[in-house]
Amino acid sequence: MVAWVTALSKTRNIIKQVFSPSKGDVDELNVEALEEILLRSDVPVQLTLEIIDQLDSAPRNVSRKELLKDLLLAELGEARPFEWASDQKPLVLLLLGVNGSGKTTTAAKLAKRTMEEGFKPMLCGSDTFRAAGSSQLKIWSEKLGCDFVGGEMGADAAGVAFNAVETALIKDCNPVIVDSAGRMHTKTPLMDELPKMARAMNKKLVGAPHEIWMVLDASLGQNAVIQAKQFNAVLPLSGIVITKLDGSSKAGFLFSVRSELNVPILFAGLGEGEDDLVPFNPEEFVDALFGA
Ligand SMILES: Nc1nc2c(ncn2[C@@H]2O[C@H](COP(=O)(O)OP(=O)(O)OP(=O)(O)O)[C@@H](O)[C@H]2O)c(=O)[nH]1
Ligand SMILES: [Mg+2]
Repeated sequence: MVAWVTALSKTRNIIKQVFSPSKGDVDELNVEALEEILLRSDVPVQLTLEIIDQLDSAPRNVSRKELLKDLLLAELGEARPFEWASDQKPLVLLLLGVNGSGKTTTAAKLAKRTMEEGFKPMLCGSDTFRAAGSSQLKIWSEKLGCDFVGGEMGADAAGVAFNAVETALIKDCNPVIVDSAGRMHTKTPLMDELPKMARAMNKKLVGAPHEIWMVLDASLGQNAVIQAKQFNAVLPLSGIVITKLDGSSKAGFLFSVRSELNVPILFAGLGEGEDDLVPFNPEEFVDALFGA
C-alpha cells in the first residue's frame, strides 16, 4: 500500500525549499517563494494571500512552518471517516465523474475495502458507453471475488443500475457500488442520464442512491472543482474521492473543495493498486506535505 508520505513526496520536496533549516524556534521563510509554490499548486488565490499575510504578521518567535501547517489544516476541517454500516440495506453508492478520473478503479478499491470490513459488496458496471466499460469492472470483481452486475455496450445504464439493486436485494449484497461511464461536465445529454440513473435505482429501492460520490483526478487541479460544481448541480453530491494524489503537483485545489462546494472529501487514491485507497485524513495529508 502506498502511504501518504510516499504519495506526496513530490510536493513535499518543493515545500522544503522555502524553509531554511530552523534556527532555534524560528525558521526562516522565503515568503515570495512560498507564495509562488502555493499558487502553482492551485491553492486558491484568496487563501494564499491570507496565509502569506498571517505568516508575515506573526510574532518573530512563532514557527512559520507550524503556523502554515495550522492554517492549512484549519482550511481542510475535521476528518470525516465514512461508516459503511447503516440502516440502509443495501446501501447504494453511485460513483460519477469525467472520463478517466479513476471511477472504475475506485469502485474496485472500495469493494475490496468493504470486503475487508466484513461486507458482501456488489459491483455494478453501468458504463455501457464503451465496449470495455463494464467488463473492466467485471474483471475486478472476479479478481476480488465479489458479486457483479453489468451490461453490454449500448445497454441502458439506468436499467443496469436498476438490475444491480434488484439482484443485490435478492442476494443480500451490501453495499452496491455503481460505477458509471465517464462524461464531460459540459455535455448536456450525457449529464441528463445521471438523474435518470438515480431515479431508476430509487424505483427499485426508495432512498437509493443513498450516496453519490464524485471521483476527482487530483492532477487536474482547480479544473476539478469546476467539474464538481457542474455535477453537483445535476445530482447533489454527498462525498468526494480524490484520485491520483500520488504524483499530482496540483493538490492545492483540495483547499477550495470545502470552501466552494461544501462536500466532504472521504477517500484519497494514492496509487493504482487495489489497496491504494485510504480514508481522507486532513492531518495525515498536511503532515505528509511537510514530512512528519
Ligand atoms: N497513480 C494513480 N493512478 C490511478 C489512481 N486511480 C486510478 N488510477 C489510474 O487512472 C487510470 C484511469 O482509471 P479508471 O478507473 O479506468 O478511470 P475511469 O474514471 O473509470 O475512466 P472512464 O471509465 O474511462 O471514464 C487507470 O490507469 C488507473 O490505474 C490513483 O489513485 N493513483
Ligand atoms: Mg471506468
